[in-house]
Amino acid sequence: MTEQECSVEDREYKKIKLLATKIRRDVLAMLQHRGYGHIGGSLSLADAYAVLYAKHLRHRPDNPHWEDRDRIVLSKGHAGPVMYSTLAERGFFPKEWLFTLNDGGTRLPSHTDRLKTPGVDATTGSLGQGTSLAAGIAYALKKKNSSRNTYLFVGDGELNEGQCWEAFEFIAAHRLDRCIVFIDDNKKQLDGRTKDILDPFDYVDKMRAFGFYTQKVNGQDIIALDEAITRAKDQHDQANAIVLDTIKGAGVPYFEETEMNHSMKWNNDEINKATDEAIARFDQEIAALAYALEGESLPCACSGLDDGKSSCATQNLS
Ligand SMILES: Cc1ncc(C[n+]2csc(CCOP(=O)(O)OP(=O)(O)O)c2C)c(N)n1
Ligand SMILES: [Mg+2]
Repeated sequence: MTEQECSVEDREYKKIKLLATKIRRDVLAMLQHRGYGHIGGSLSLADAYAVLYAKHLRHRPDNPHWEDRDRIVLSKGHAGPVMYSTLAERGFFPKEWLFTLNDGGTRLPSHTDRLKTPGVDATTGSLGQGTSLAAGIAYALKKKNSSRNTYLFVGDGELNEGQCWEAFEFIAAHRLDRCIVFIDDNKKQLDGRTKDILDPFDYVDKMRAFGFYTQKVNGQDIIALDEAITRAKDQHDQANAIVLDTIKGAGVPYFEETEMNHSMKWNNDEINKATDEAIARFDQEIAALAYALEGESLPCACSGLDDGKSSCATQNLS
């Protein structure tokens, strides 16, 4: 495709796709290196993370505590690998750190920790607690008349924790419109299918009943994700919820098809072969996307994805 044939929108989506592919590749590489870890719920969020960091989230890798940043809370803190891969790709820290996951003394613990990792705003892992943290952060920002957004990611299994619903009541009642709650509805939790463990009924109905402006999107569709986040950012009457219809293990057939894919061990030929093949495929896709984007003229957005060092404040002022 020539420069003329590729619209600005196409290029933007290619850049997001490139980031999502790099995130998936890095998640696989770091978990295979570690030998075990939370694969399913990390892969289900790769696309949402790519859309946020490539386009919507205001952040500065060179200044992680920048007061004017948007906040992000990964309440399902066991999905640390998706956060770490994204942060490394954006240039918050060297990619070599990814291969220290869960080592003694690492900056990248299994579950996210704000005191250890640049770019992590909340310490999470005890399911449910991140929802209250996000509620407090969003409330404090509103009190300060800040126009910054707080993005919260919560798992479908995590919603078994009553604390989530208490926090949602607070977020909705205070009309924290700049709080955007993502429910990662990947239909599974640690030990089975969410529906079989405690049927949640319909998340959209529930969140609407709680008072949220609620959308539901295919959480693996970057265009749908982008449009939903844009709509959420543009409406200021209510708090926002986006239900992500996702697949646990998304993007790698072997992990999608493995029923118990919450946390896996790389201890046999089958899983290592599937991982090697997926990494090789992702590397090809990354090369093809990078080639299609060659000659990129939007400096900040592009360099942030390609060299991992950019301070992308200028690109994230929306
Ligand atoms: C309070 C608490 N109870 C139990 C756990 C153990 N645990 C870790 S992940 C998990 C399942 C989470 O399922 P879900 O929220 O659906 O996550 P995802 O499918 O996105 O990985 C459980 C029970 C925990 N971390 N915290
Ligand atoms: Mg789940």
